[in-house]
Amino acid sequence: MPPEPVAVPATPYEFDLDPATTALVIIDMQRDFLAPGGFGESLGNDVGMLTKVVEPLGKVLDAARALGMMVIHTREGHRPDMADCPPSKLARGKPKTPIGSEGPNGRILIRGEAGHDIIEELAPADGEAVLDKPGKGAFYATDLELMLRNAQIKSLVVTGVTTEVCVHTTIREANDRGFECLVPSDCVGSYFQEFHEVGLKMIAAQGGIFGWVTSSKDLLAALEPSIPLSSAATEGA
Ligand code: TIU
Repeated sequence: MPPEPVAVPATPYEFDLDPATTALVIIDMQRDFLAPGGFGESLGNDVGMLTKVVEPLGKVLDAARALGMMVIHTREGHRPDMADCPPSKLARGKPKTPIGSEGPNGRILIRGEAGHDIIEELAPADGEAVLDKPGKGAFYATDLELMLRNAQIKSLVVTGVTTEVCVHTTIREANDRGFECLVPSDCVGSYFQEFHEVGLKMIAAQGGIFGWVTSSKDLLAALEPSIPLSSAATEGA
């Protein structure tokens, strides 16, 4: 039996979540954004600001897997020859270590390098889609929409980093394509606390102009009764 739809307490109002038609989208939880010497740090950011996202997001990922939900991981980055990197992106911010230069985790924001990969704690499982994207939005120049439509997905739980950049851009893209987006506030993170907070407010304002905001606690409390007892996520819990 597929899990029943559940009601998740959220702002601006309850979100109806059907695990069969909802995908968990995890945006850019890569070393390039979370580890020293990567793209995030090259832009002048304190990468430690994002660490707190890992634990709650791991729990939501476990629940999504236990419920058999579609899980999609994204990675921002470029081909080794950087043919897909706009010159404007390369030049922006005049970084000392631009995209493509050598760092402690290999070439910055380049596919195939250790820094480009997803952190071990949230490593994709077999069968989960890993989507490489050259831009901030996960729909731009990718096959995400095609995959979601083929799987009859209608709603997205959007998580990852950073709240006001790739997460926001993806939610706006998804919203215009008719997908309903729910954002657990502690499963997204920013280098700027102020932008994180106001970014979340922007999503849910005006009756949910782009989507809904909840917490991992409320989301998990709604989902967990549907998780089969035999599931790995509940073993040893
Ligand atoms: N700089 C910043 O906040 N974010 C990005 O460049 N990419 C993502 O958000 N993934």
